[in-house]
Amino acid sequence: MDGELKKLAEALFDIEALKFGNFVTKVGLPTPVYFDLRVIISHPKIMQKLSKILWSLSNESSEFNQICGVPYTALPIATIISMESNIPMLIRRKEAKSYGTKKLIEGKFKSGENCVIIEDVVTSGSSILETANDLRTEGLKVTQAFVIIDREQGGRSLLKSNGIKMKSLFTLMQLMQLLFELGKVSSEAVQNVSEYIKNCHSPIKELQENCQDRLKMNFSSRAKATNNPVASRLFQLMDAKKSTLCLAVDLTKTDCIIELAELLGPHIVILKIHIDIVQDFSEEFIKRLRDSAEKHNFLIMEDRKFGDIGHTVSLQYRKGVYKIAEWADIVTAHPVAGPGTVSGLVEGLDGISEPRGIFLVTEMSSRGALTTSNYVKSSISIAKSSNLIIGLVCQSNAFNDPALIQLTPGVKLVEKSDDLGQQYNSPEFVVQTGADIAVVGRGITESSNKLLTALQYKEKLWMAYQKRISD
Ligand code: 5BU
Repeated sequence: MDGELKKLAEALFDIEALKFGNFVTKVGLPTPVYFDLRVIISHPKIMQKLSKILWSLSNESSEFNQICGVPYTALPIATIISMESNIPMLIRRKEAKSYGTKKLIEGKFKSGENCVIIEDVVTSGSSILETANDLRTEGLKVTQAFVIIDREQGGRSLLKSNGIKMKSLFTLMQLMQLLFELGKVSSEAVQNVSEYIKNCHSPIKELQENCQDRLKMNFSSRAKATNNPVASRLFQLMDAKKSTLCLAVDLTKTDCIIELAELLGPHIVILKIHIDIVQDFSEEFIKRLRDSAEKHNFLIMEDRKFGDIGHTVSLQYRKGVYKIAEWADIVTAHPVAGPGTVSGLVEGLDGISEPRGIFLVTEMSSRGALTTSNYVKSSISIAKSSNLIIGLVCQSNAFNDPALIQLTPGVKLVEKSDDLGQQYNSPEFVVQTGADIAVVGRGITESSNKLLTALQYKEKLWMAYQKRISD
């Protein structure tokens, strides 16, 4: 069996049923591996072989009275198995016919018969579960499902808790291992997939289930969904300026920061700085920056990433040399210390009358970041705890609330990474995976024509947003 599986893995790779790179799943999650097993219908010999190996997962054919393939990819496979084993087949309609019999299940069967489900790729397990529910409604027994690839993202346990034992030919990692042994993929690809599985396990999947609304809404309707004035202004700015660009100005001289603010201010919605890298800080600089923000209509974000206990955070926000609370429209904070950090920021605003907002750093862009799915999940509940929080800094579509804004750093047109762990995605990719605002730093600040480059990012991001809301 092992040798056969290896040959099968190789054949599937060669016909490009497996692809590696940056893809987006149905629910808008990034994935480094994508399966398109539909291509097997163009390779009958492979399809036949695959069906035979898949059917060898059954202990004895007499244990099943019926076979049901989940449309579409698994249908021809189920058909071949049905022919070879001489066990009749059922087809589950996606919707009941509106005329005639209104049947959900096509084919002849008796109540109490045992039906096995055939599926190509399992992620959450929900497709198999829906099929099983319809079969069970008709009185059939469903206790097993045979699948080609288990993506190891919670499907097995979901099915188990619903009384279905899933048997797979390959788990995603086993498949990667075989392909690595065959010299088809690099050890880095294996590592990427392994990290992906760790980070994308079912908790994050559960969060994704209903994440379509936010992505489909336009900014002007979302402006009405929030009651934080900074968020509402941001939505309106994005709409009016047709820009979702946040410029990260990681420069150390105040004149250079102001120069960029003046040049690019009309085309951005946020100018983001790290005040602690500025070498010639003065109150005069803050005044010039605020004047520029007013003139060109953008918000100022201090990417301070507060992360201490509330009391300390409150002092860091309000006091010290920088007095951040007095001038930054928006700040960032890590939720690692719990909700006390947010309470500290609220306290730091005592006596400040201008509106303020916080972005919670939920998921970081750097390689090996410890912000895994459970952390993301807990951060989202903290985000909902205060009106001061206007959004999340994250890399994937992890929340549905249209009032919250997804800010995504790690965006560049060409490079995929820097030498110190930063990882980049394209503007189109980040918008597809949920970014409302994209943070671009060196992609613009190191360009020889900063204005032209900024306009390119702005245009690409805006087009991707329009595509997202209209698709
Ligand atoms: P870059 O030059 O486009 O790589 O700059 C990205 C900016 O976004 C930089 O200021 C970082 O501090 C910031 N950043 C990030 O890159 N990744 C993260 O996960 C978070 C912030 Br949070």
